[in-house]
Amino acid sequence: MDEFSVNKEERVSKIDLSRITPYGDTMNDGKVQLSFTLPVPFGPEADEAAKLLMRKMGLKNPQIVFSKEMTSDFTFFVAYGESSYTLDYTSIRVPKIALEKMSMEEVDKFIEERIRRKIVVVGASTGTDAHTVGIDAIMNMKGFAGHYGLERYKNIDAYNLGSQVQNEELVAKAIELSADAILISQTVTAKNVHLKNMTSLVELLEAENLRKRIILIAGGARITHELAKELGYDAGFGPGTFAEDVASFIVHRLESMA
Ligand code: B12
Repeated sequence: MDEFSVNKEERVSKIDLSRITPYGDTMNDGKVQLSFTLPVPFGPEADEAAKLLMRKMGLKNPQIVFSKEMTSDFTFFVAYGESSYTLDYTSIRVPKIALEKMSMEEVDKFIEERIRRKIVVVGASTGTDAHTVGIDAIMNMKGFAGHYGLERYKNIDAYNLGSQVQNEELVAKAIELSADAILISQTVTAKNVHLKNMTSLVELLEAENLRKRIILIAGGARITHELAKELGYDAGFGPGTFAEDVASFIVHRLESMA
């Protein structure tokens, strides 16, 4: 029996989860692959600088397997190294959304029987963010990957305001429509523009005395529930989210607020 024919449970049970480190091709070899660019001219000195930097990052046996001049002052590297760290996986706790997931039909029935009125949801990709595909996936009639969006729900009035919508405009629309929930889509940015923008929405809702009366949800490729909660949102949804996840969260939360 070779290594790969051992059944999964047996292999998993041999792994010490209190001391994990990256796996390359042998357990605990610590192998990692990196790619990065340094602002130095291409050449042997550049490779040496990249290796030194990797050692400073705690990576043993650094090897530069590819380097290329990007422009006269920049060099790109692909490198291998070995992590000198381990961590205790059993100590990791990640906040997750407690979700009783329902189908579109179940959500509509829940609203009919337990909320007893249509609910209103307003959404947008806010601030300078031009990425619409995420919010469209959740809200548009046709939905995403075979999952219909909120516009298709019989008992949800869904308003998708599009992208680059200013927080003030979104809040004004939520007030005008007496929205039950606000959904925003945000691309996490290197300069943390998203943090400022997300925080300012919470502040605006607080100033209007609306924050406690409205369900506030953020989503995006790098948005986590933990980040959203930290910023004062009710929930954060990341990759793999469908309209029914969000709708299930909203209707349960609405019922508990009544
Ligand atoms: C398409 C695209 C664009 C298009 C957008 C067109 C459009 N109409 O949306 C255009 C060309 C305009 C664009 C521009 C830019 N982009 Co762009 N773009 C992408 C790309 C390729 C795909 C994004 C996408 O549509 N994904 C598909 C959707 C379905 O996935 P999703 O957004 O994750 O959505 C799901 C979940 O996250 C969640 N979700 C999302 N939103 C919400 C909201 C709620 C309420 C809920 C509940 C759930 C939810 O549900 C969705 C379905 O499961 C990504 C790279 C990538 N492969 O992800 C880069 C990417 C997002 N872009 C990036 C960048 C840097 C830019 C620019 C700054 C580039 C530039 N220098 O100009 C500009 C920014 C413009 C601006 N002002 O915002 C970066 C962001 C970097 C980062 N820090 O994460 C990425 C990751 C590419 C990269 N690797 O560098 N982009």
